[in-house]
Amino acid sequence: MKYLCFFVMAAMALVGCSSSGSKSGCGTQAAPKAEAAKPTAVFDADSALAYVEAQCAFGPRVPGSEAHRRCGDYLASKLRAHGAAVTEQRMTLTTFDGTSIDCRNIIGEYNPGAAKRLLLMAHWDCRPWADNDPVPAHRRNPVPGANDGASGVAVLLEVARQLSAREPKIGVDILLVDAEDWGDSGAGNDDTWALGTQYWTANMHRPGYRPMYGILLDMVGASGAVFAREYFSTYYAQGFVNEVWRVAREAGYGDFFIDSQGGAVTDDHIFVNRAGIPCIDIIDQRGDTGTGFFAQWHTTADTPDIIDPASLEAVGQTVLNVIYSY
Ligand code: AHN
Ligand code: ZN
Repeated sequence: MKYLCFFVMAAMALVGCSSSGSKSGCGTQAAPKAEAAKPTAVFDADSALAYVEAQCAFGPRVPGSEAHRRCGDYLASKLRAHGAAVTEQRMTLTTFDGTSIDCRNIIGEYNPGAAKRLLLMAHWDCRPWADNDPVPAHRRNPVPGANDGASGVAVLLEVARQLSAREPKIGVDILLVDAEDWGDSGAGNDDTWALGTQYWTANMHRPGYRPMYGILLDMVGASGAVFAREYFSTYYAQGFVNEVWRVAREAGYGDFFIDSQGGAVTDDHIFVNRAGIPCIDIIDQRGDTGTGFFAQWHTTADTPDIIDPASLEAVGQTVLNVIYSY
């Protein structure tokens, strides 16, 4: 297409057509511009990796901690710096173990006037206990959350940076949810997880908010990440799952976005789907670790050294291509 446009313009130059002030004759002035090859936003994986490291440098972002408060301020300021209209939704939540925690969901809106919208989500909190750590003494310590938390947020901060450089046709809302990970691992009860998302679905930042789809990113940065089609995502939004996996494959990320059915994961997207917004979960599921997730999941070893920028890129570039496909 690029070459065709060049040819047309060169031909116009040859026949002596001047675009200035000519309303007829030499074609319509707007045509070459409208047909220009779409530039694609290029996801910068090193920038995303730096956003993982910046979050982890605060320490574990456990709700109620100083690290959590400071990182929340950082995330809101980053979204503002990248041109989003930012809302901070503050709430006090009660966890399954009776702890009262001060939390906030952080929302960054792009193109607020657009009716067609996409919702992009990740949780930014850290689990208070590394209860899957192989060393018993570590299990009372919090999870550093480089992959479980920071990776999805980091991808969305880099997406935000790209959105600020080129306004999308559709509206995009980045929702960073709190208190996903203070759940009861022994209960088999979904409702103890994703407390920030549950608060948001009951109190949306805009009444009647209805994006076309949601995309949740969770544990998207580990080396060797593989994204199978998560069960609830397929159940609620099969067509969109297929679309996202096709976009990923066409961009060359078929080794990450594998063409297989994954398990059912309790995660933020469940509550978004229950609220009537079809929402998929891009989540790294493993069959060979014993937990279903990456090897350092809910351990004190979930630190930035396990993050591979190639995994962040596969997810971030796919999300950008989906956004700019509309
Ligand atoms: C359960 O462990 C039940 N679900 C995983 C949800 C999760 C935890 N995502 C991140 N941390
Ligand atoms: Zn977790």
